[in-house]
Amino acid sequence: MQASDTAGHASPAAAALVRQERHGRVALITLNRPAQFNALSDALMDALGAALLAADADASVGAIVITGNDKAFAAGADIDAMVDWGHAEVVERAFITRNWETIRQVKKPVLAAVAGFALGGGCELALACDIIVAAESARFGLPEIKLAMLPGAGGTQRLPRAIGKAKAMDMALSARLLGAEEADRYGLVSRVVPDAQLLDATLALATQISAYSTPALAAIKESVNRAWESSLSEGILFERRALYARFASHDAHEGMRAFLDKRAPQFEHR
Ligand code: CO8
Repeated sequence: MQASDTAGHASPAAAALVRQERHGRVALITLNRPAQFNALSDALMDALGAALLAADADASVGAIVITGNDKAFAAGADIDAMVDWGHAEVVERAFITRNWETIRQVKKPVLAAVAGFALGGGCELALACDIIVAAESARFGLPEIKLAMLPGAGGTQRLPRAIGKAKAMDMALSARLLGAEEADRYGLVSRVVPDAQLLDATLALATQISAYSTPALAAIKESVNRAWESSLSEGILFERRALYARFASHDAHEGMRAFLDKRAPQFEHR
């Protein structure tokens, strides 16, 4: 199935840049510019954003997986497109702001399944996901400095929050690449698996997650993200409100009742 089937406003040309499949309650989105190492053109990011919003709005989807191919998750912004842009042009087209901010609107868990290169914007795209599963071949880096650019799709902000200032500065200022094991050690990724198991392992994890209560997952995602963006006391307050709201839900009562009855819960995602 191509993105045009469900992606709403994606144009047919843009839709080919992402492929979409369903695996039960999991929406799988595959970045599809293999000849350019999945360089993230505006058209690709528009298609990705449309696919993400469509999956987020689909009540039969519980979790979303974004992946690339075995050589590259994505090799960053499309250098070919950017080379001739001037300041006025990037402002006018709201470069990055227009389509990358879409990712932040997604309430459902988004997992990145990363093999090969995740460079520049590709690393930043993975960082914008909620869970990163890395194949042993994965290579993460912010090589923008080699272009006299900067990691401008959240890299200078999310990477230090993820792995700390020392490692983030090292990566962004020297263009050093991290292998999967090192990325795991620093807390950049959630899990490392053999390449041959990447998609199956990520889909299995996403399937497990997608069976849980969708609004409870959204509350956890929102609360953890709040921890990045606020003081501890503000975050605790936010978390407490989110917890209290669970008592207004069907699923929390069903989950607790099922535990006491020693049976599997029947979540209705409400
Ligand atoms: N943009 C455009 N084309 C690319 C990109 C890219 N980022 N990466 C690879 N390609 C193209 C190459 O131009 C080449 O095309 P062609 O076959 O027509 O010559 C093809 O993909 C294959 O690439 P290579 O021949 O270079 O293959 P190698 O195996 O030798 O190397 C690498 C693979 C290591 C991935 C190498 O291509 C590379 O270093 N790519 C660029 C990585 C990079 O600098 N990324 C950062 C880009 S800047 C950025 O991301 C800014 C972030 C902030 C904005 C984010 C918005 C999206």
